[in-house]
Amino acid sequence: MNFPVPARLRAIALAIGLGCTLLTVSLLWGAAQAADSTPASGTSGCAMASETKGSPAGTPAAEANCIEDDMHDIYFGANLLTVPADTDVKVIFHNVGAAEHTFVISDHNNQDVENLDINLAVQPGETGETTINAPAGTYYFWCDIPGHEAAGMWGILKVEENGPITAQSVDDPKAA
Ligand SMILES: [Cu+2]
Repeated sequence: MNFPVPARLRAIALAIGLGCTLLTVSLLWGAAQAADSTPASGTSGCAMASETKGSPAGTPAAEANCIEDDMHDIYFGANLLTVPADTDVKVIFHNVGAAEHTFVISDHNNQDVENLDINLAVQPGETGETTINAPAGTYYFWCDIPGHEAAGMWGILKVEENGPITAQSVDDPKAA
């Protein structure tokens, strides 16, 4: 006597077999992903907007003397930066806008502090960096592309003795 296996049973067996294969593959895939997974952000260790680097005591973060900021159309992602005085701090700008932007710290609006003579231009979609090393004081920075400063593309850099390294977005950097 021949007992033919109903088509439905064969389909179920096939589905179970396929399911096991998929499960195995997905488990292996998951393990592989977990093995090389890295945090999506903050890997640079630089201070970014809404994030403060440095110990609670206010000493600079020795392992990451850097700040990351974004240039938008038409404002700086972080418009209030603080760095320690007389210390090299790398500042990295990502231009995420559609227009060219600049990061300028000149004698413009800076009457009582040293002219740092910084002028970094960053093309759309690109990243640029410069290094700040300044005596203590409050500095004005801005984008010198015509019209951008008037549209609000400026900020304040506070250089403080043994100060922290921070990048913040605030309503009024001059009042901070
Ligand atoms: Cu600009």
